Amino acid sequence: MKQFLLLFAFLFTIAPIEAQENLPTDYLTKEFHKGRREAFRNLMPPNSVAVVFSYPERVFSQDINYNYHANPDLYYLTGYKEPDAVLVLFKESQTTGNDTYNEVLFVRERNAAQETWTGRRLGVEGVKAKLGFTAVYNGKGFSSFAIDFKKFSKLIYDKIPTDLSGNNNPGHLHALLQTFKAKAGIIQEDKTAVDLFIKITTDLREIKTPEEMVLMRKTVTLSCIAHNEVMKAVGPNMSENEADGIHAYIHRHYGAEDEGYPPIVGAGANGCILHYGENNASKMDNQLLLMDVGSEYHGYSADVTRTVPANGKFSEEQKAIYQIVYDAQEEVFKLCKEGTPFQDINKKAKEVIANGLIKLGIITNAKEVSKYYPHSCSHFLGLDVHDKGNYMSKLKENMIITVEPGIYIPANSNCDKKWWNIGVRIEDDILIQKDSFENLSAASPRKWQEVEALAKQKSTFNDMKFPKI
Ligand SMILES: [Mn+2]
Repeated sequence: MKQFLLLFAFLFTIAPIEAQENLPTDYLTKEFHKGRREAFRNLMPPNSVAVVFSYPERVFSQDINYNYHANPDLYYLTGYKEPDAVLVLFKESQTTGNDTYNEVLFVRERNAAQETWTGRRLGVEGVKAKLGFTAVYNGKGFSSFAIDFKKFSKLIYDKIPTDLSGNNNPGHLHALLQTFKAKAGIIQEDKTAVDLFIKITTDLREIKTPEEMVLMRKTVTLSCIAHNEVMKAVGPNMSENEADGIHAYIHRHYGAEDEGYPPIVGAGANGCILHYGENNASKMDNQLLLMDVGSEYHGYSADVTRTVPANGKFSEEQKAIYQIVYDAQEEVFKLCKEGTPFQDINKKAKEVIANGLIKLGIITNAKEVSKYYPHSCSHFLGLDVHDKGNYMSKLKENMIITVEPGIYIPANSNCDKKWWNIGVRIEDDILIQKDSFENLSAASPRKWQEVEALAKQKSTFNDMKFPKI
């Protein structure tokens, strides 16, 4: 059979794969990405050049890779989502012979045989047409590209990965990186080059443009719908894994390609593990279910956490802890506006939680609060779930941050055991405005009364019947 197939391959040339049909129509436009490159260029020092590589592919099993996830910075600047690419961005226009250009993109070469196995590639012509670049070449052309990196006053690049295999295919990321290091004479990564790259991308990405806001609203809204459906569907006999699957199904229903991070779906003791990811308890009993799950839509991540009693009704202890976390959110929201120092948010959340835990007799001194609330309250949100942003400065209009206080009391904690295995986090995605804020995830209820009311409703998923195995 194998010999037959080989013969077949010799006799016929493999037809090139045609462009994909029925794609979503709301991707970021080439004008958006071009605008981001211009904004990046404006922040570059005179006579500098920036070099941005794709992320590597990673092995899932033997010869199978994980679904590829683009480097968010490269995606932001180009819209290109494939591996084995490098963008070279110049502050000033360059001239080689008759060509003048201020940016060059090297991409993965088209290959009909490969594309029948691992999927379509945009290739040089596709990138010109869809992403609006004029200087585009196959990756293998990078080594012969006439560029003297040493003539520039400043090189700008991100951390260089050091764990890539020695794939010497000239278009492979490993070869592109080796070529860059050789051309630029890099023996050791230059910290000032990396710091400048991070500074520029942070300054740009922490402020969301109107085009990004459309996608952020979509990803957060559809994640809220998923949370609400799980609140309705969940019961003491449901597994964590199934609750996770309902989120994923609803994300896909609305066109989200992925989750922005590994979903955290943990009941009781599992909810007290901050980044619990096994999601493998076969039932939840009468415990609290903590769900920290957000979709990724066209690259943009939501980050929403809701905590719901699996049986639909909070116990007195669960309710008391839940109310403190809710109150902490409410107090932090009052600070969510332009001009608030980012660190004030963390201080406020800590203060409210400490006071609440002291009142319940769970701690006696505010200093003990980090035993039960060990993380900070907020992070930036966008292309990365923990997005780039200046954590030591003040909030600005059109930033998006999370507000996610929590209390986690594992078994054997030094308090009355009636509090053990209660883990609560409530997390919302907040758009900072001049004098106030907008809660982008307001579509999913937070008040305990509203959570209980929603949990009483029936879900479509309750009626789904599958064969027993
Ligand atoms: Mn978060």
